[in-house]
Amino acid sequence: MSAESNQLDALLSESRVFPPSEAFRAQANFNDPSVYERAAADPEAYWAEQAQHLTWFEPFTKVLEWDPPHAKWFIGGKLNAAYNAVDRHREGPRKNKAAILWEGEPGDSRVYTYDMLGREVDRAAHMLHHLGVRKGDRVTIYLPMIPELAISVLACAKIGAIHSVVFGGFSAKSLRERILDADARVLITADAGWRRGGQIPLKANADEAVAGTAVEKVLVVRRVGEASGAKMTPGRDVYWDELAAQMPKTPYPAEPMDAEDVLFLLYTSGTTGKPKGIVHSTGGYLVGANTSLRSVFDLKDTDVFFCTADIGWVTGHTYVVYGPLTAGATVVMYEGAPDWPHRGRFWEIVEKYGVTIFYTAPTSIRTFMKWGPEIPAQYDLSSIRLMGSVGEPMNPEAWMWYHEHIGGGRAPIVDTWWQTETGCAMIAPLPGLVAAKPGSVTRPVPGISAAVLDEEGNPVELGHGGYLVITKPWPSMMRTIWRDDERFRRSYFGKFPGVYLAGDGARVDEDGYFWVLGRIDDVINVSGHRIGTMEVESALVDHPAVAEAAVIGRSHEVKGQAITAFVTVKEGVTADEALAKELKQHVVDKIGALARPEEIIFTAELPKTRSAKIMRRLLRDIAEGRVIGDTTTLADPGVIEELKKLYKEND
Ligand code: 6R9
Repeated sequence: MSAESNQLDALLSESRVFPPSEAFRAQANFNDPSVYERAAADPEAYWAEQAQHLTWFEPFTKVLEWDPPHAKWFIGGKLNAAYNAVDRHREGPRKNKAAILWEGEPGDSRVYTYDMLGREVDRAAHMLHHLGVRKGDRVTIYLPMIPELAISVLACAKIGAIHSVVFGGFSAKSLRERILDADARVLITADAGWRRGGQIPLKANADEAVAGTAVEKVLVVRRVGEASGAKMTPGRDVYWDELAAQMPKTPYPAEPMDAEDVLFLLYTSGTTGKPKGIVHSTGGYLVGANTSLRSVFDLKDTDVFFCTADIGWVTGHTYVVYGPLTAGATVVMYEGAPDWPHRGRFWEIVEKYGVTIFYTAPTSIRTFMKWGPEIPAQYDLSSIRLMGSVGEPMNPEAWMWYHEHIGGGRAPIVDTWWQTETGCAMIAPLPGLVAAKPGSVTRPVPGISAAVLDEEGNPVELGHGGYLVITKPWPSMMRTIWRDDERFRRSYFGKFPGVYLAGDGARVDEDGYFWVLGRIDDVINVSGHRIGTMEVESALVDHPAVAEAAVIGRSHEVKGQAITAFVTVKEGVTADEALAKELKQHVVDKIGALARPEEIIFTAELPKTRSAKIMRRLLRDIAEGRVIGDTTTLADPGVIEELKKLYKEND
């Protein structure tokens, strides 16, 4: 607990307050403070009002049915997500407005107006239909950040198929696991992807992943071309451009979906080795995403919105695709790394497209800090009027740097707390109404009831840490875990009946501001990406040399947390540098590069309680070089001294 409390003390002594400027307040979409009280007094009425910003084919007749842990929102309503994100804008003055400004890593770029995007989505919907995809079928999408990724997502939505996007950084094995769980029949991928000038072998991974699954067809986007060396399996694989050329140029009719029909699955890490397929609904999710853009991000028709997240994560789903597009925004989408071919790439993009709203993660901000303020200073960032942060707790230093060097000391910052499970930002300032405090996510957005509870389920005293929970249902909440409702019930509603347990620790200060402390479960947050300790542990013990493994997240200056693996090897195995390297690569092969352990520490034994539970907190203390506290529950206290020594040697 000591590191967390130290960090918290530092945060709570943070007394700087940044109220919105009068100019910002005056122009903000949400600038009447009574919205908070109104929404709290009658959340259903508030959400029903927000739902009017979408186009419904048939209106809903009831706002909410709440049978904990199951919520149904906008009952009886029919709508289509792709129609709301694209087609309805084609019918009005936004028809020729830029929907997506896409920047490729090698320097190529493309612009899609809403009308152009609509035609591409229609063609892709025809292709999916041609490949046998029907309403309710699952389509797995494994693509780089190219326009076809957004187009594929929207084409699934148009048909009423359920998309499951798998981040391109995941390995063939992770992809396979997700394809199997979703029982997908079609996979959309690319020949390869560009990353820092090199290639990510997406097609080769896909070939390995689909063998023996229900996938019958693989639709392949040509991104790299010949040089990718991608091999096509006749009868199963078809190139996107070749099939597209054969499709009718007619609109594909938008499937009227029930508000509660599933829009997508998105896999995320939990406390067991098996990732959870988070299920989101069509109506509630879209209302949440759309509202969030207008409220937290103060979106106007003149804005150019740049969210740096990959669509493979929930942030990309909500803030690259569904939120900004349903709100009719111009979205910037970037394919590559922030430092390719140079460290000013993001700022070059901001300048080129006149980005007005910029949304990124603390880990990126800390990286930019390391690279130095002279890099962004070379670009004209004066178009930026609002900035956001998401993914991990933002330290006040990073906040101040962001404020000064990117926001010109002028643009408000919205630090947004939310999760794959919550669908959109839950605790975040409305920038025209709420003063920011660096390091705090401020207060729940209107219509959301959050609290911090103790072990017994009572609200903690001010300033004390506890479990971050959401006490009332909200439209964009996850509906269940794909094919595992029991796990949904247990993981999120098992501790406090009827109350959603986020899995984060938090405190509330005297102004009612929330300060998020980080995960309280066995989930590590590396550069804003969630990784389960169990997933990494199972990958390690899968290696023939490993007897046992315990994985923890230790604090890391740039990544927030880094993965440290403590490993015991089997009899007769030499635990050396070469093996450590091999094990790291083994984890990359099994899960993906994002799960690569920062360090592997070989030890003769792991510290365990007498009931044989690995003492992770103790391992974290060791990895972070803290003094060891009470170890009397340890089966063999001698193990610690041994471990501490080893860790130092390894450092
Ligand atoms: C959107 C997203 C969710 C976890 C969450 C928490 C951490 C996200 C945060 C934050 C502090 C913020 N988290 N935003 N912690 N301040 N503003 O990141 O979803 O990938 O599911 O991760 O990320 O620990 O529980 P996801």
